Amino acid sequence: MSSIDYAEKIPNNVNLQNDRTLQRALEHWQPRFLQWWHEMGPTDFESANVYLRTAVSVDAQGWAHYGALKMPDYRWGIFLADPVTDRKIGFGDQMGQPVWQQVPGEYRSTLRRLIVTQGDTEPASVEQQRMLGHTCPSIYDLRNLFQINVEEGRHLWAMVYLLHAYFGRDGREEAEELLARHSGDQNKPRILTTFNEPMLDWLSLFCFTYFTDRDGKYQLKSFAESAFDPLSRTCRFMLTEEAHHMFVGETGISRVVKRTLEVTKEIGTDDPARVRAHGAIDLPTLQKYLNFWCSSSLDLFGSEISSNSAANFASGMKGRPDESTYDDHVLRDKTMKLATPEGEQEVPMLNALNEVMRESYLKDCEIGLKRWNRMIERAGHEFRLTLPSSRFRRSIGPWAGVPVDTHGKMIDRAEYERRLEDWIPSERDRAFVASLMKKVIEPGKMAGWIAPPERGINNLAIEHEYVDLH
Ligand code: BYC
Ligand code: FE
Ligand code: FE
Repeated sequence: MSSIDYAEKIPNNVNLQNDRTLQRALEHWQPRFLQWWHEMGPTDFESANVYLRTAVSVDAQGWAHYGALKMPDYRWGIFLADPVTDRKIGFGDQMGQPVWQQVPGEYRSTLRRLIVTQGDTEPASVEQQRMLGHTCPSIYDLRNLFQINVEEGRHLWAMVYLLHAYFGRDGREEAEELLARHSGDQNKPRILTTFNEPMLDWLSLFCFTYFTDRDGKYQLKSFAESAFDPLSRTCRFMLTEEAHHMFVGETGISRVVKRTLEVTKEIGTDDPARVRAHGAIDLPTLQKYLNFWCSSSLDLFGSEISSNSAANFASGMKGRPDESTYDDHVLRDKTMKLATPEGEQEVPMLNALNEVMRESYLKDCEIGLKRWNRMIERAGHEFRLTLPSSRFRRSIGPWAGVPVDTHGKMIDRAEYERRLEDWIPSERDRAFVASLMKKVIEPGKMAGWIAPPERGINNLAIEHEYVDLH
């Protein structure tokens, strides 16, 4: 097991002290990162003591330390999962050959681009979420938001380490750019569209952590298979932290559903206007938020038919999540049938891998919906939450810009535009949700639109003062 040296300026388990050049480059980047955090991280909470977990080793049994600290003092560090002895490439045309400890010249620019794209999402999400602290529904939730924020900051460190250690000057330049682009910026936006969407309320945060962090899970799992071993090891450890982000999304939405069902029972009707009047989020509105963030996140897998995906797989750069569960790891003579607006197309499987990933992602997304629908069913209601069709409201791939309803049926463009308000949050819906967003900071108290969690963090009580605002 590799341990992490906390005496170092940058906690790490990659022997940074033995590579002075790399260490100096990262120490040069560190104050820029901290300045970025100060300017673009959570607003106004720098002096609060937050009960946070910090990664202290990559040991499955006890990798995290919990304690109260100020966010700017968080020990962002570089942790790679332990190497697998004699690891071999598990897929693609070079299957069975030893994995790469350095970047092969011919894959350098593609690999750099993939790492930059991954890295770009991490600070982007912190920027998107920076205002949410002011409207937290409880300090339990406030703490979870900040936990996610510091860990996304660490995920940026993870990618910057790879850029600095393996991509020379280009890598260092890219690391600077990662702090220069900003979510929603007119001139220098973040790379992927979802990460430029404004996030002004906690219902969006829960949907984002449910759907978008889950894209993170799938992308990281596909990189965990990579022939570029440092990338694989970095992503394997990031996945450990990622689980909590999705937990926040899934339990957040569960608690919204629970509270709505309580209010519905109290007032004896599920009429959305009445539910809203009693300060809860009616289920049709929740459905619209699910439609919005799910459809946006589906674009993050790239086009259904993609020569990039074929090249990335064949070369060994990017596998499928859980690659070992498939039979064929080369895919040179397989095809897949894909539905496009022009009809069914049969494409080489290698070119359809974004879609393969998207399908396994959607299966994973279904799990939460089953749980929420069980709650709704038990409360005696007919209403069911669903995932939108993967053709709905797409901006990438053959369905991009095609007017399709949430069931995937092509419709008239005028009808689509008219009905879009029924499918994704309208201005009025957003204004209503915004009206509920009032800061609640008394320990153990919850805003009226959300039920308390089932338990606290790390065996502490729900009433624990997770954020001390003094
Ligand atoms: N928006 O062949 P195509 C996370 C571009 S989330 C804008 O269709 P490809 C996190 C694409 O770049 C995980 N542009 O797709 C979550 C390409 O441009 P070029 C993030 C897009 O390349 C929450 C062109 O369209 N990680 O960690 O097979 C909080 C054609 O590309 C989009 C990654 O994404 C889009 N949605 O796959 C915090 C992994 N989609 O090259 C963190 C790294 C595509 O023609 N990225 N384009 O100029 C990748 O693996 C791939 O770049 C993608 C796209 C999966 C994104
Ligand atoms: Fe992340
Ligand atoms: Fe995350």
